[in-house]
Amino acid sequence: MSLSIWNHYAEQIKKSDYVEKTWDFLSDEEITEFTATASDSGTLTVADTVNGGAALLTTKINSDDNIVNVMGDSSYLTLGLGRKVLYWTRLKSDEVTQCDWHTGLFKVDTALVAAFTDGVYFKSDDGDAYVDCGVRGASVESLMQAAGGSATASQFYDLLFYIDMDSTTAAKGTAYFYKDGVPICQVASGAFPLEAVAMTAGVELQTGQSGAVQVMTVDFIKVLFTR
Ligand SMILES: [Ca+2]
Ligand SMILES: [Ca+2]
Ligand SMILES: [Ca+2]
Repeated sequence: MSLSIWNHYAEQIKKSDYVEKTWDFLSDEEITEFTATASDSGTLTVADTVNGGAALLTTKINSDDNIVNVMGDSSYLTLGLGRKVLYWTRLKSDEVTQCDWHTGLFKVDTALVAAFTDGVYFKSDDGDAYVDCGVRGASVESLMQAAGGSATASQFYDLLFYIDMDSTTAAKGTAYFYKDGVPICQVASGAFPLEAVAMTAGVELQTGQSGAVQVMTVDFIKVLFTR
C-alpha cells in the first residue's frame, strides 16, 4: 500500500526535474553518509543478518533518556516555493510506549526530543505509542496526534509523508502523512521551514526508562523531491 502511494506522488514529482536517494543500509558505507551522536555510548551500526540490510540504533543499558541521534552529514533540501517532497521510511523498535523517537527531514539538530527549530516529521512521545505528525518552522510547531497511528513493538511499519509547498507564499504548505499506506494526518501550516533553512534526513531514538537496551531498526529511508 505504501508503494502505491509513493508511486502516485512520485509520478507528480517526476514531471519536473528531481532528486532521488535511497539508503537501504546494505553496508557500513551507507551509514558514513550520516553522523551519529550518542549519549552514554549508544551506537549506530549496520545489521549483518537482515534481508535487505538495516541500520540499528542501539541505546545503552540502564540509562533513562539515553539518545542515539542520526543526521545526514550534509543538508541538501530546502522548502522553496512550489517544492514537492516525498519521504518514506520503514522501521521498528523493540519498545514503543516509553521510548521517544523522531524520523523525517530536519535542520541538523542532535537532540530532537529537547527542542529543535525546523523539520517535517513523525514522532512518538515518552508515555504513549502514538505516531504523531509534525511541521516545525522557526521553532513554531504545528503538531497533530495521529487518529489511528499507534506503533507496535518489534513490528516493522511504514511512515511516508508528502510535502506540497505553496507556489506563491513562502513557508506555506501542506504535509500529508501516511502510516502503512493509510492517511493518518494532514498538516496545513504557514510555518514550514523557510527556504533559507537547509534540511537533511534524520532519525533519533531516546529511551524513556532505564533497565534495558532499546533498539530501533531502520530498513530504509527514501527521499524524492523537485529540484
Ligand atoms: Ca534495507
Ligand atoms: Ca512512545
Ligand atoms: Ca518514561
